[in-house]
Amino acid sequence: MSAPHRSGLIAALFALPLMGLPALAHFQEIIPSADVLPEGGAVSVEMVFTHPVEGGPVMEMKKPAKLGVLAGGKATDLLGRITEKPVDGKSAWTLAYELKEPGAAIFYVEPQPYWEPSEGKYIVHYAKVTVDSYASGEGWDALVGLPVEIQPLTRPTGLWTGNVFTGVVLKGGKPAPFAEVEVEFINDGTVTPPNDAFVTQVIKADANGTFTYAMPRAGWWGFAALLEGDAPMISPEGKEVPVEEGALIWVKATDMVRK
Ligand SMILES: [Cu+2]
Repeated sequence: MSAPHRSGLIAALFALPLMGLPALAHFQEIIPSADVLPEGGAVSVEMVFTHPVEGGPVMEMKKPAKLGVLAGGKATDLLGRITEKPVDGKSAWTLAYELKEPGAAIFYVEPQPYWEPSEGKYIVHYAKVTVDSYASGEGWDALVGLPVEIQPLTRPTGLWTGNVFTGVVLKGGKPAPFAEVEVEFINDGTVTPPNDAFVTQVIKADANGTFTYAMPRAGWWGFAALLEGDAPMISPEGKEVPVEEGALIWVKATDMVRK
């Protein structure tokens, strides 16, 4: 067997076990105890790196690189205030915070890069979620200024089930045309997707970086715009590997309930 054939065979052998695995979509969750606090006050924010529709497996989340809240035009560092709270034996984090003023509080997290050997890349999911204090409806369109970020065109709080959510994928503050956006919801186990195609919904932004999705069910929905980082990183084996930069936003859909 000639060398090129042999290397092709070796590549195929290495690819086989990967092809057998379902393509699980990773999502950095940042989920508050409520999307709207009608009277302000206490909110807890849970951070887990997982596969939301499948309910796991949970992945190790090291102490984040950055964590903060943007409210009233001011960003506050919250990294020193989080507590480790493992989920399924994997490291995850929780934050308790008090919202004293009316207006949107946008919580954001920059996790440490996660090495995914099955995909041969690092993953960094910049994730954010908005809590509307005193149901003010104000301030929700402020940008955190993350390297990749979804700019909501729909107010991300107080949404009904069935509403569409529209956002713009930004990279370096500029729209990212035709960016791929993966969509999942946090499944409490009551929904069984008929097959793998239903687990992650996939949409693409248009030429202006804008995407839209109608949420068919109550609960927390995550939108993950996936972009390739400009600079490679070095894998644990010392190889240059790509970095998946995700821009995530979480929004809650609430059912209309008859009085
Ligand atoms: Cu994973």
